Amino acid sequence: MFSSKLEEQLNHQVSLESKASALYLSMASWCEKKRLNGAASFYYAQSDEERQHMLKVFKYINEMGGHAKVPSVNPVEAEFSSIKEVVERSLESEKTVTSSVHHLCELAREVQDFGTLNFLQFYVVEQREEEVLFGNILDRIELIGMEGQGLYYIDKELEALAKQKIKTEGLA
Ligand code: OFO
Repeated sequence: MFSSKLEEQLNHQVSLESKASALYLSMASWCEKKRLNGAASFYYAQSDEERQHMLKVFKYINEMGGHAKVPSVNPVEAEFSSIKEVVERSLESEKTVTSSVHHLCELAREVQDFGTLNFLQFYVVEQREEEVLFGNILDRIELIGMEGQGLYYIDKELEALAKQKIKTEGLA
């Protein structure tokens, strides 16, 4: 029997993944407007990946006999002061998603739904990787700096990360 509490929290997870996808899309647009094309590619890929995460939970809810609900679209920030702020906000968003995933795991354990607990392991691993990824990008920004050619090199680093992500995640 699929717990209704778990179904509700999984639907909440759908809304968080969807919000992350929208936020990264908005960041891609901001980067593109600033002519940071490498960073824009990275955030477009990141947005696609979050949509895939959203769909995976969405389909799982229905597969389990629950009802997956399409989250309402709330506006996301469109303006940022710098690429550093964009990355800081990304890390913040990932941390919010991570706490929700951990809360879901606790709930699945509480109701003894070990299948869902197993399903959630993908998200546990994914969130750890994404927090490390954004933490590393922030370290690179600190190291390279944003003055002079710094921004150019940061953009190149993000372009390389985008190519890697598109390849490993099978994104278009
Ligand atoms: Fe969905 O992986 Fe981040 O948020």
